[in-house]
Amino acid sequence: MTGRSRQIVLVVASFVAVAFVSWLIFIAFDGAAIDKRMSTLNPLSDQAQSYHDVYVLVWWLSGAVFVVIMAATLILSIHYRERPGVEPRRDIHGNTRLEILWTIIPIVIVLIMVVPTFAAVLSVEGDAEEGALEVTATGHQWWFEFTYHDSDGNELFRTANEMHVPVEQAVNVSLVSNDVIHAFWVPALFGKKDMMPGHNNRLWFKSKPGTEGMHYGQCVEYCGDSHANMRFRIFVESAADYDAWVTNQIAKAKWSDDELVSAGREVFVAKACNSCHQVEYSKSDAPDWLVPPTVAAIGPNLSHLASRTTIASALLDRDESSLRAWLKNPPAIKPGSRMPNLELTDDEITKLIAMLDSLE
Ligand code: HEC
Ligand SMILES: [Cu+2]
Repeated sequence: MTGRSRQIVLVVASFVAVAFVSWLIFIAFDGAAIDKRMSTLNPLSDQAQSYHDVYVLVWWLSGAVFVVIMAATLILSIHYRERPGVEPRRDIHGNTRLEILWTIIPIVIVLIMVVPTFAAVLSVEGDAEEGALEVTATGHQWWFEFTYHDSDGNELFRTANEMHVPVEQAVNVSLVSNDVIHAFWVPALFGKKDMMPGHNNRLWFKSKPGTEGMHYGQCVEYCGDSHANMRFRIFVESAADYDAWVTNQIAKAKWSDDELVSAGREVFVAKACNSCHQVEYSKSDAPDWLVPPTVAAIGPNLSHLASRTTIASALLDRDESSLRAWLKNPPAIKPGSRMPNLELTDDEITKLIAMLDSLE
């Protein structure tokens, strides 16, 4: 092989290697997300899609710039390398045409990125579609509260850590905080936006057809000890499933005369669980001692706890063993938990779990 053809082979090989590695990185980003439900590369709403389109455009543009610059660097450094017996080339000073060219090219590249970026931001930040579902998401250290409203803005019900929305329906989410700054992020559907104390942020999204399923959410603004444990879930459902869920959430808490459940209700009051948690029994079912006149919403509303799949901001599955571990010592499971260790006996916990499990 002559020196010249060896150079060409080297340049082509480097070029292919760079392109191959870039391609691998792209595939890795897209494919290696352990769970696609936590990936922004799997956009399931129109809003997430428009951000994703900008991302992909910028990725390919910067990829092209990277490859061109790397290739030019390689080719030029090989071509103009120092060789015995060859006089170094004379330096060139000033070339107006070249300078105009390398000013115009970056301007064009920036414009290609700026126009779709602004278009995406304007469409996503604009007003929600008519008839959007109204939900308020409140950040608490360290859990999410969801308050659903009717079309006149009246409160319908409150739930925690699990949000349900009908598929292909615009959802308008008001973001507020009860204490410090939190942030709302559902990689597949929307994100990210801060939840500020004393300030109402807003976002809206509309899931694409066929996106029924469970998607992960996460607090993404450091908010103290259990920030990393502050998660939530969104269930995108068919209209019928969603309506059934709403009907159940609006209903009063289910009253059961089961002996263990009744014993659980007594422990619930004796241990002052109801000073932090609301269980909205209907007045005619519940004796006055069970329903204090005013309840501070310090902890999640438990009226329909048994309709949720998780507890403690989606940290644990809602099953017997997690409920037991949680009631035994909440801060041991979730550092800093605002629910203290109430020194409950195993017997009290058994009664409480029976009561909590009855709250469908
Ligand atoms: C001082 C207020 C306070 C008291 C008293 C209290 N809790 Fe809690 N509880 C909380 C808070 C706050 C959370 C949310 C913790 C988190 O996820 O970070 C919570 C979470 C829970 C959860 C998980 C709910 C969910 O949807 O994630 C259950 C179940 C629960 N408490 C039951 C009880 C029971 C039963 C008692 C009485 C023995 C009790 N709590 C007493 C504040 C309290
Ligand atoms: Cu946080």
